Amino acid sequence: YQKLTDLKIKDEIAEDIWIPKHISDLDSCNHLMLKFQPEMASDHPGFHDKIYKSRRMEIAEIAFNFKYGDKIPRVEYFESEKETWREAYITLTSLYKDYACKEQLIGIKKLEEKCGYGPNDIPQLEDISNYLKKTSGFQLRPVAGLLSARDFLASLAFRVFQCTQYTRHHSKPLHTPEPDCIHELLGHVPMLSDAEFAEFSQEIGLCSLGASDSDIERLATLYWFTIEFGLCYENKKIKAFGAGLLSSFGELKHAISNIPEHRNFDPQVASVTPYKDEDYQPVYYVIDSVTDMKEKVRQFAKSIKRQNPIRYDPYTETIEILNNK
Ligand code: TIH
Ligand code: FE2
Repeated sequence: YQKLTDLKIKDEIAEDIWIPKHISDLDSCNHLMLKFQPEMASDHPGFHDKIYKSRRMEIAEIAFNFKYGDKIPRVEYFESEKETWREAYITLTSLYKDYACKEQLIGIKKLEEKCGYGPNDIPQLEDISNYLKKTSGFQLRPVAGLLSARDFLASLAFRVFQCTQYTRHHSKPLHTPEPDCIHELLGHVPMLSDAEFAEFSQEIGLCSLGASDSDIERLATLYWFTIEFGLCYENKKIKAFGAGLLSSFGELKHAISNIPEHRNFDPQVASVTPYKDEDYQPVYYVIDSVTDMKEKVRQFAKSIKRQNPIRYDPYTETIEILNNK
């Protein structure tokens, strides 16, 4: 696997970039970004909490050992972890009625009916993965923390969502700067169960394969302002569809209030807008609908150059490289 720093970039078309060709190649797409880990960040609420850190390591082992085709091992969550989940679940789902987009409301309802979602226990990744596979063709893989943008986006090309399995620190149930299972399961999973949103997510992933480092950065920023922090209009009201909002009680209210700036979604602009990854966003982009966002991003995707056109074959779960010289 080639490191990002080894890549040759010529005329903005990156050459000789290793890309995963089969879904099992995602076993190599596991480069972690360490900046938010409790070991690294002294302002992390778990920085001084030895029990929390060792629990994180224990759950991380599952992700480190995971290989394509494995069942995702179940975690027996501690009472304290379930308590964090319960608080987040009750607070967030009660806000969704007024603040979440319709896809989220439908998604959560079905997960409650068919996948054991509820305040009392943290659902298991293996069960959710099986459910999503039937619903929208997405599946989950366990991951130990925040991944590099290139690896994370590459997984989306195969309709694989890399999912953390640990919970946020119990002292801060309503916002965390790093992904955790509350963020994944309440923020991402309901939206990923929507067919069109799933298609949009995969398209961003496909666009990233073989892209130059600067294009990966643009795509990661676009991902940030849509899948993580996107807002949409629904009957002239602003609602949230971004997972970072749907999993954070504090930021959800902030995003919908008139404190931040709301801009109409334009991928050319959004993809180069600086963003904050440790605090609430000062700017959000608002889409008209998932269909409209998907069309706009398809146009934008034409500006991402790659050496050869590619196509995903869902039967073999393989990326085909077209006109390969
Ligand atoms: N801030 C989100 C939350 O508190 O649930 C988590 C993340 C969003 C984006 C990256 S991490
Ligand atoms: Fe996320």
